[in-house]
Amino acid sequence: MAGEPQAECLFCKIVTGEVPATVVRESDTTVAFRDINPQAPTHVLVIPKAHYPDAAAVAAADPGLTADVLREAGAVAEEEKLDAYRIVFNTGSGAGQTVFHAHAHVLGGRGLNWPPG
Ligand code: D5M
Repeated sequence: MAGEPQAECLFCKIVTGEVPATVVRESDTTVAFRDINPQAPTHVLVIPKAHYPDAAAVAAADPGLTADVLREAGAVAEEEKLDAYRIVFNTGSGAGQTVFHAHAHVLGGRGLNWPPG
């Protein structure tokens, strides 16, 4: 069923604590933790605790949860004192998505080029 935990999902295991992560924030509906392979001085992932494969699926099923993820991304940026930052949702393997549990990348602490690669 939509939103239910998936046994083989890495990020569902981070939600339960089965896989360790450096958690920087947690809310009733979200977890934010440091990316294991950081691409910027600040690189934090914000995920919904519920399992959805990508950001659009979260938005379709639960718009309020989408807002929770974005609010938490903003809170991470504030805590990390980022005056400029980027929120990225890679969607589909062709766009670089490797973990199919929705996640927002919060990147900052260096200059960020546009367009992205
Ligand atoms: O982003 C998936 C991201 O997840 C990628 O930047 C690495 C990160 N990752 C993978 N495993 C872990 C663990 N165990 N802890 C923290 N971060 C992790 P995507 O947009 O799907 O490529």
